[in-house]
Amino acid sequence: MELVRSILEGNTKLSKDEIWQLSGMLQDHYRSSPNVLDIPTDNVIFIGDLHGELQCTLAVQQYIKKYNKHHFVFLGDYADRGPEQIETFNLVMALTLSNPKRVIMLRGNHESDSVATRYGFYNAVTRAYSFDVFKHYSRVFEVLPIAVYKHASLFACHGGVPEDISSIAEIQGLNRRHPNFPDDIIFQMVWNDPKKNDFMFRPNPRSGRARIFGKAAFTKFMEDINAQVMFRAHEAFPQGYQTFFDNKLVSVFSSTSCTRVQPKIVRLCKDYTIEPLALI
Ligand SMILES: [Mn+2]
Repeated sequence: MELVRSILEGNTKLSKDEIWQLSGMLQDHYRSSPNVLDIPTDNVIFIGDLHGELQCTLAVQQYIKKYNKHHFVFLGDYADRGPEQIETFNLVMALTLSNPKRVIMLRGNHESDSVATRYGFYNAVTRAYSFDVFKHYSRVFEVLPIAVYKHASLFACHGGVPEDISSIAEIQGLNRRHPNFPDDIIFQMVWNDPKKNDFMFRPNPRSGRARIFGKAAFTKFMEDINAQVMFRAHEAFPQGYQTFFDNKLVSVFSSTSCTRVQPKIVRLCKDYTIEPLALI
């Protein structure tokens, strides 16, 4: 844990061996986890896409210290695009390992070999280190859980509602252990987007395998799994968050996306209301 502590104290220059060690600890932490993790409390703060913005991740670190009775759920998309992808990914792993009971690191659509190869992480890692080191991160992609759930309360994942699923047990039966997303349902859970219309599913211009889910699909899914409120990330809204479907779905984005977004994290409060917290 000396390595984890040094990262929390600002060490951003890790050796190959240290990345191997850190990613190995993270893999051990999650390798036997189910796809959907139970969360024991409603006192939760959700973090959206970080995309390699270390400044925002350091601000999250301060909130984890301040709200020391809260759980924190990172909703995925740690690297790709931003200026400090390796440092951001390492810091989120260190935050998870140093608070294993109350910090959870979920998998986003960018935690995939093929996406990371297209959007920058692969290039950043192989330029600074080597292909071997990229494979260390790739093995982390494979083990990250897909969602969190609290019975009769909340559900959260990176993208949102998938087609043809009506129970948590069905999601638990899927296999996430692959560097990409060969499973169509898991793919949809990290890629789908909501739209404020009353339909079930429509094609999604992001991908032939992704869908847009409407209010009908959202309402049915929430009734089927018995949840009141859903949190997701994946889309950049200028205020850093956006609510849908009578405030029962909250979308959060936690990086600036080149100044287009005022990054936020979102705290779940009493009666399923939310409090957005600013990162810069
Ligand atoms: Mn995304």
